[in-house]
Amino acid sequence: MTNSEFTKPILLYGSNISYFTGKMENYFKVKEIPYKQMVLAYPKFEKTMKEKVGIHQMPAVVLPDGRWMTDTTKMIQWFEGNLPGKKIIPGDPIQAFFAFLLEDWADEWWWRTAMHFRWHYAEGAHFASRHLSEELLSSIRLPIWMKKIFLTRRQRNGYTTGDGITKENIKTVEDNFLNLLKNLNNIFEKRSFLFGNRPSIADIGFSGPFFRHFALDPVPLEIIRQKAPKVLNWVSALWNARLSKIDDDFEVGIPNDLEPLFLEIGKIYLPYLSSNVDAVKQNKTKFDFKLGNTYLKNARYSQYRVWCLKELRNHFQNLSEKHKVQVEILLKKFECWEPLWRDDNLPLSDFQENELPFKADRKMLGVNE
Ligand SMILES: N[C@@H](CCC(=O)N[C@@H](CS)C(=O)NCC(=O)O)C(=O)O
Repeated sequence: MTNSEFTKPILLYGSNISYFTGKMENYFKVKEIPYKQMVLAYPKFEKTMKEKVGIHQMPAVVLPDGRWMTDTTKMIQWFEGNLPGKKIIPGDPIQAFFAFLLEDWADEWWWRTAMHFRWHYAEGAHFASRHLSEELLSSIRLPIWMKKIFLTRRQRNGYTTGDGITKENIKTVEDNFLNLLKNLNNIFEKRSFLFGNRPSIADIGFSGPFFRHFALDPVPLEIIRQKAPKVLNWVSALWNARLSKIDDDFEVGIPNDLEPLFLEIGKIYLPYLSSNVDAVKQNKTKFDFKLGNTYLKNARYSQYRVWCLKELRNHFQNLSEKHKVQVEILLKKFECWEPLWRDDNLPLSDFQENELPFKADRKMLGVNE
């Protein structure tokens, strides 16, 4: 397939304040893939998604030949594999491995924090629930105030208080965000993107939490303005970047200032994925996770995130022997090695997600499945 086959734009169905729709848009912009963002109101969107790809989630991409796709991670890998031109997946297999690790962390860990800042604070909840009522629920004949209450409850029960956040741990969730900002600001003081002056899949991953959430919702936006203004530069630099016009290459190796991010992944994220594996094995739909200052009470289990862990392992297994040795050394240095392999026999369902990006088996979190 060539870029010229996309003379007819790709359709991107999703809300324009959605985390993963924003991630996909950043990818299309950076790669200059023509697309048209569209909204299909509920309940039609949910019904159509289930028919076309098996589950309902945002965004959906419809190719010019009529095929429907889902899951940003696998869709991006599909486009990278099928289109010519410069890639956002680094050519150096070691960098590519660590860029995929950052993408996964951005997709799966920062979701809860993004939902917290949007839905916990009345200011964010008013803005987002009004927007979504008008954008997605336009064909439902109920007053706006009722739709707003419905949406706010749904999102809190599904993704904030319903996914491990309590009065007692709000501060640690927010401190974790401040720490991320500090680390990112430090990086973007020195260069435009995570691996150099050229965007990678890791930047696209982080556009999920930042583009339509942290840099849009009133409470986190003000925090970023005050504490990490360079992060705002990065958000707009990514949105405006056009890979075909960028001659810079990635830096050589793994830049030192990414180390604090990988240490966080090793200390918190991978152990969290392992606790999720335990919960899925025991068929516990809710579980507690406590590690250092991080504490989640009744976090929602995720069959999808078991597969995410498997994908990370596959990225490692697919390396050459020489690169495996080098990646292992780095993973040990970042305290990621042991938790990456902690669990034997991942509790995946038969053929789970094998048909992505054209058919999905599980939602990220099993809300209203
Ligand atoms: N892994 C999926 C996650 C997509 C996802 O969870 N999208 C959210 C909106 S940003 C969603 O549709 N959630 C479904 C729901 O709330 O029921 C991807 O990368 O596309």
